[in-house]
Amino acid sequence: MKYIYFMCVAHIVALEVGPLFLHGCRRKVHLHAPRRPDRDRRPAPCQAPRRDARKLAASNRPLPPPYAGLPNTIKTGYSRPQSIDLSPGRRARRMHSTQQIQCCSEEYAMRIAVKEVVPAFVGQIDDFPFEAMDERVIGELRAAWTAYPILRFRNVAIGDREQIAFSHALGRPVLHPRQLQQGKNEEFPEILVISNKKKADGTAAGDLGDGEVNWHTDTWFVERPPSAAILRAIELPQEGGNTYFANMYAAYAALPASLKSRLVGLSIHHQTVIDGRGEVRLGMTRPASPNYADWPGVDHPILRRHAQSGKTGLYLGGSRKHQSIVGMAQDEASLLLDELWARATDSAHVWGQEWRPGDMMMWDNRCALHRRDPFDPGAIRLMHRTTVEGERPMAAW
Ligand SMILES: O=C(O)CCC(=O)C(=O)O
Ligand SMILES: [Fe+2]
Repeated sequence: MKYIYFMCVAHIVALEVGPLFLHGCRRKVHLHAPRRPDRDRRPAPCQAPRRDARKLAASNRPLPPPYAGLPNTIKTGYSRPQSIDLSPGRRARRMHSTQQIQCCSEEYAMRIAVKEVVPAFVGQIDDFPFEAMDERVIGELRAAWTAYPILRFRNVAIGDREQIAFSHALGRPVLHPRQLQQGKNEEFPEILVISNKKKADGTAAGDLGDGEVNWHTDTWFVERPPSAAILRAIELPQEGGNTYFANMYAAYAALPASLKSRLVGLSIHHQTVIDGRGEVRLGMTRPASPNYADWPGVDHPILRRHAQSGKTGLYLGGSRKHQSIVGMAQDEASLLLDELWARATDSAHVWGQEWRPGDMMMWDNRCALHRRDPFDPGAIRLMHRTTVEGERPMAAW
């Protein structure tokens, strides 16, 4: 049989599930794979996506994230949606200029189609086959997610059970303490309820209320912050409550060379005592020392190498107010952190999601920040979130 080689859309298909896929279709493949910093942690060929993750990751004990106020008017830099055809039958597709491989067969049909909304940042999948999530679909999903750290799913008609299964297919769930408090879902512990709804007794029936949510990446103050958050709209207000995403690859790429080299070797100390609302976190007591550089916390590199894409992004966590830089005097660190936060959230790198019924967003906490607009307290907004474990941030130097 004569093999025809052509360019394939998803270099990550080869990175993530290439061996699996290749095994399945038994065709010759040529790869020129990009850097694979996490090579050693990759699953063995043909290893199925993990399906044994019914138990919550009790060892990863995240603390409540900060949700303080920020100005809510953000002019975003990404505007015109652009379409890219990833449907079956196309010969060569370019998802990202530095991420290409050559692969495989003449007849391989992609099972999911991704429309490009923002190049190398936001993709959209309409009609994802939740009912038919086999290894190939999950492999394509991973590939799409690596190419587009923010994925919007449209026309989603699933319930909690299906959302949890979808989330499990990407990795073990992590439990946020708020899932034990106001964000608790009585039926499914994996679900974090994000809502301003109230119970009959007047107490909150969800987390985050109707207020603005400040820029952050989820649960940054633990050793292994989550990789994905998956947020599904159930009830939406007429207006407001938009969610914005800032591209940390782009923010890093736009830094002046002198600043890039200054950041090499630097880590932020993310204290775990005070959250972004200024409240003492669950189980913590405020230390006597006013110097929060000495407070308990975790250190994460500012320049983070993404475990799948191998690309460098800024990793700033959240709660700017109590941040410090390891080994740097606080005055100097404050100036540097202010500059980094301003550059990271520059509207040039920001895209906003205006929610529609049937929308579900999946974002990558390793290379994107997000924030949310407030909305009318008289309206109801109800979202269900699942969260997938991540890895310890890797330094990009
Ligand atoms: O409500 C939203 O749109 C986002 C809230 C948030 O920060 C999260 O779910 O992590
Ligand atoms: Fe968040």
